Amino acid sequence: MSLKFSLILALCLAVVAISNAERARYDNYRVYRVTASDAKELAILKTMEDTSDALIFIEGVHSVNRDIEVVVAPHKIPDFLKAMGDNEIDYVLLENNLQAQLDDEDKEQIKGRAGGYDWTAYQTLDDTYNWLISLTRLYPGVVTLIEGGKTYEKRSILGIKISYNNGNAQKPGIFIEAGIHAREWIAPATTTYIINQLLTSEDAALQDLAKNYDWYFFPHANPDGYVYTHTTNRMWRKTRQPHGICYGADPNRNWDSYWGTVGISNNPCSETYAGPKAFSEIETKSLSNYIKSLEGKIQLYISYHSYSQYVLYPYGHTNQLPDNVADFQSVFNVTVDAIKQRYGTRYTGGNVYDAIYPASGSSTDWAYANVGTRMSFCLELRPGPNAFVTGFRLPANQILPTAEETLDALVAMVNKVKDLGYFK
Ligand code: 0X9
Ligand code: ZN
Repeated sequence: MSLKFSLILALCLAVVAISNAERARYDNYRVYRVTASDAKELAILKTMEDTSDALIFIEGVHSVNRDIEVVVAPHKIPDFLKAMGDNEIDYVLLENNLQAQLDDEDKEQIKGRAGGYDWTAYQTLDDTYNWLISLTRLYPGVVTLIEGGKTYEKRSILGIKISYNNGNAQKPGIFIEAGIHAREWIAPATTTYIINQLLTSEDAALQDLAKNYDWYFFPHANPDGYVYTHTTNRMWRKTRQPHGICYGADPNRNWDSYWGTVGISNNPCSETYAGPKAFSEIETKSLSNYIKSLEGKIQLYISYHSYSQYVLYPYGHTNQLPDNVADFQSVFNVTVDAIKQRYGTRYTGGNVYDAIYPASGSSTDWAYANVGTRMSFCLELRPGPNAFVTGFRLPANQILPTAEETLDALVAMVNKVKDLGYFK
């Protein structure tokens, strides 16, 4: 072996070693489900969430008598169990070794560079961006590329507009945003499937849908986070801007809509950290500026997340209902029915505050209150509730069925919003 070749080989091996070493591992981390039966127990869990990095409350600590999932680092297990016992907080062990779950590579596949773009596996950010760019070449005059903003790590927040020139200059606008939470991979995958169907389907109803609206799609509202879930930590949720000793703010708590009031944390290490101020994250700041530039043009806004199978509408900051709640409820009803048709998938939901938990500063609440968008929804896609931490790792063979039923739901939503007279 030549010296040059051995050096290159050694370098390659070193790079592999570094990238493996840098990937977060959860060997012997346990996953528990706990329930606070009163305000005192809830306060104890909240304090634990805010003070210990060795306890990861997967979706935050929200309300009494609800399942709360927590990942416990191995060295913390005895203290954690003692604290549960001392305070009589009920708990169940869900998983003994989280890493073993994460290692189960067969379930969740990532597309290699060689393969074409499809929905049999999850795609990287670069592959999706290249695919979006390719659409502008395949559909000139129909698909335009939009840079909705920048990220902390200087990536673009790329989106596309689909607008068929059918002589109708002013068409109603529909805005779809996904991937604001990095680890919720099914949301961007579903969004790109919807884009593809609107452009290629032979189905007359879908073609009408494509042609009669101006569509704005942002499959990755949090690109830095998404890349981080591929390179370093599959369970990452937030942005990547440093805040003190920790990284990232929850981009779905960072919008300027009752920012920082309820359902948030002020601790930069928490999964629901709202950031130091509204729009502290360049991602939400710049994407909201872009949305603001469309003020009056967007009648329907949808944010795709996972998981738990919910259809949600405003508000998150209060249990007061929006003035057009009756319309929200009728769109909700047709959406849930449409999702059930194809594969029997059951969704529930309602207004965020009552249906799941208080949460202020979300994109859907902001769009509802700030840019004249009277119909604004958040969908939590598959799997259903109680899937615990691996719920974010929906097996790749469920991308297509999830995307199909979500498109069925979208058709029903748009038609209902139209019947209700919101598209002017
Ligand atoms: O907590 C969240 O931000 C969402 N749930 S998730 O598990 N995907 O993190 C729910 C947000 C719903 N709230 C609004 N859209 N207002
Ligand atoms: Zn989410």
